[in-house]
Amino acid sequence: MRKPIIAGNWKMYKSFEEAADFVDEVKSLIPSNEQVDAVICAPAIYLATLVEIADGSDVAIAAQNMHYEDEGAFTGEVSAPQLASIGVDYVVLGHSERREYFNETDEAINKKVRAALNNDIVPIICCGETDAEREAGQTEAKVGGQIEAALQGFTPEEVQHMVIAYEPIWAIGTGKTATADDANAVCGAIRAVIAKQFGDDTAQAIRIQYGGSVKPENVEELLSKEHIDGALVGGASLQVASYVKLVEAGA
Ligand code: G2H
Repeated sequence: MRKPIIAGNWKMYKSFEEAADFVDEVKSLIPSNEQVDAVICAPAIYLATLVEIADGSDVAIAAQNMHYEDEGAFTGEVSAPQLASIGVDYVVLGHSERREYFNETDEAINKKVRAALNNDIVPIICCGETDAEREAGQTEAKVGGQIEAALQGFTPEEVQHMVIAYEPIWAIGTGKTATADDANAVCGAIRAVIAKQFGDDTAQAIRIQYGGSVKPENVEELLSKEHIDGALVGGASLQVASYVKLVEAGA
């Protein structure tokens, strides 16, 4: 049995005060992390404070990105050891917005996954196809290729503890959601790619989220599917009531 994982990806939203109040409020409202992992992916400058507010609660705090080097002359960047030093538990890697607007490559994402593991941070590795790729019937090839590249060089034991997020780009922030069956089929295909490379035990252990216009109204159906173990949620994670409903659906 894979424990569901619901992650709110705030992207570049919320003031410091809004972020702090949100975490303070949700920590008493969400179900126990024995049933579901509740994660908040916050802007980098708020992470240290949010980790402190969440301390001792069932909310885990995640970064939305990081650099793959431990340190160096990389102005404006944040490293895995720096995130680990303030107690960050997860990091989102390879989100389509980072691939598109910041030219993140599969190779860089692979290095970031290594840096995350070296620092005991769980990577949430994103993959997904564009509308054109989907129309051309290339979804599984695209997504499978991204996952193979991200996981290159890792052992089955390492891969088991990672999280994958399948986010069809055409469904992100558009209000369009993949049908639960379509999303499940792609998550199943990702699991098959992992089984082929790392074996069945690893493929059965790794958690795969769906992301792309997930909201309280559609989350239950998505989570009811065999290969969907959670959700990575943008817009609908920004309000406390909605975030709590999403986490409750995972419990
Ligand atoms: C996809 C998702 C969160 P939204 O980016 O990662 O955003 O739920 O707003 O489509």
